[in-house]
Amino acid sequence: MENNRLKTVVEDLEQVLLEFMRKHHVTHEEYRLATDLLIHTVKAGEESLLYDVFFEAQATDLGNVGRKGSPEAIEGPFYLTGAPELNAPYVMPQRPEEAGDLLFFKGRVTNAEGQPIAGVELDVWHADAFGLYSNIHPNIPEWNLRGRFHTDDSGNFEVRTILPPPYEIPKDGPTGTVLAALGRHFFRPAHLHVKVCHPDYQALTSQLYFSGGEYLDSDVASAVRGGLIADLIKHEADSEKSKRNLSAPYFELTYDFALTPR
Ligand code: MBD
Ligand code: FE
Repeated sequence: MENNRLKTVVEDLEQVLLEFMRKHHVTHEEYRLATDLLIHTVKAGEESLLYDVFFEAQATDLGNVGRKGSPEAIEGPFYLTGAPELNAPYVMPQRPEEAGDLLFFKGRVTNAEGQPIAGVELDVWHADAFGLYSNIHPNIPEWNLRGRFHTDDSGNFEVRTILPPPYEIPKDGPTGTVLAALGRHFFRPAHLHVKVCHPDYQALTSQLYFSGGEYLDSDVASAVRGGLIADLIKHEADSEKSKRNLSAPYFELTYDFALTPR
């Protein structure tokens, strides 16, 4: 960040907070509670979670103003670099009997003019059927449901995984304490996270929600946008419409990405 900008925004933030304290006659006890919240949040490892729930969607909205191509979405607190590179046909790393309904996530990556882009990397991460993320929550194999794969020569991609449920923010930590005090629920609608990268294009951080999903209208992180809701279609096992000949029902989520040149 440019030095002038840093001074400008930090001093403005200072003024806004001082004005806020005067407006509400903040007591010294309340001031201490605020510093304690920060300490507890860091101790619980929830500093990104707390900020992301309240503020990240605003930052992505501002970044999307005037943007060409697909909208950006919040990254959330659980992205990690270095997920395993998958080999085609792509299957997300998972346990032998990974719980959850079968999901095929597929689509196409193009430029703003709709021309397909080959060799685009998709870096996907999402919660398991219990709403937990590997490498974050305990007792899950490393890199479970985290993986990287590429679009083919026609810009298409498809990966097999499981359908995650709505995500519930931990209730027992500082973020949960704040949400409970505000009388809010703790849920985010079910979602897939994905970073879409190619050397000739601006990297895109997206997050896709499932059409018809619960909590789309009341995301605790206020991050759902129309352009991020993808079509979820259920196929019955061995039905006429099912071309995959699977013995269990399965879901397909389709979303096309448009990238912006660098
Ligand atoms: C998540 O999975 C998430 O995406 C956000 C924004 C906050 C908490 C958990
Ligand atoms: Fe998430």
